[in-house]
Amino acid sequence: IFPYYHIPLFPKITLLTSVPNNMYNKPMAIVYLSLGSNIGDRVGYIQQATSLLSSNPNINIVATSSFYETEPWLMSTDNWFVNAVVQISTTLAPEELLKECQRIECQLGRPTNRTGEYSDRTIDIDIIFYDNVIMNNDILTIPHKYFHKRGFMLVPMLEIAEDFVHPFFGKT
Ligand code: PH2
Ligand code: MG
Ligand code: MG
Repeated sequence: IFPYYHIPLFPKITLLTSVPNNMYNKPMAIVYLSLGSNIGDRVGYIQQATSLLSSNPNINIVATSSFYETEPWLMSTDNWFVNAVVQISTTLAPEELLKECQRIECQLGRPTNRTGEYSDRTIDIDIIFYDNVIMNNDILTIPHKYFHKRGFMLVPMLEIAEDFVHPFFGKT
């Protein structure tokens, strides 16, 4: 099943004409993204990533956390990170959103590294939550695999989503 699909099967004609802006377009999902940078102008990269996201007509920025300077987590590098979490609303499906994030990473000069090892990066954009979707395939795991273990994701997200309940662990 695709739980992010919420289109009524038999919408009433009368309703259709009275609903502004055609609600029978694609549904909007609420998504939390983690942004991280540990080389160059770290704050600048996170700001640029946010503004590139918002320049996509299918993405709206709802809230942005503070920026946090964080120690590299399970990564052997001397370069500390700047991390933030943004809440967006989007009509993009999870896979489309992932592609857009990767496009922006590429545009901001992140080399495509498929060794599996963490490496220094101008920008990393990860999907933490996509509505209450739980999925796990070759390209995408939602909720983010390590969200609950990573202070650099938990703390900024707490700032903008106090009451959020983890769809998997059921904790706020
Ligand atoms: N990202 C990683 C691995 N380690 N540590 C911090 N502090 N911030 C990150 O964004 C980060 C990390 C892999 O994506
Ligand atoms: Mg990451
Ligand atoms: Mg990533």
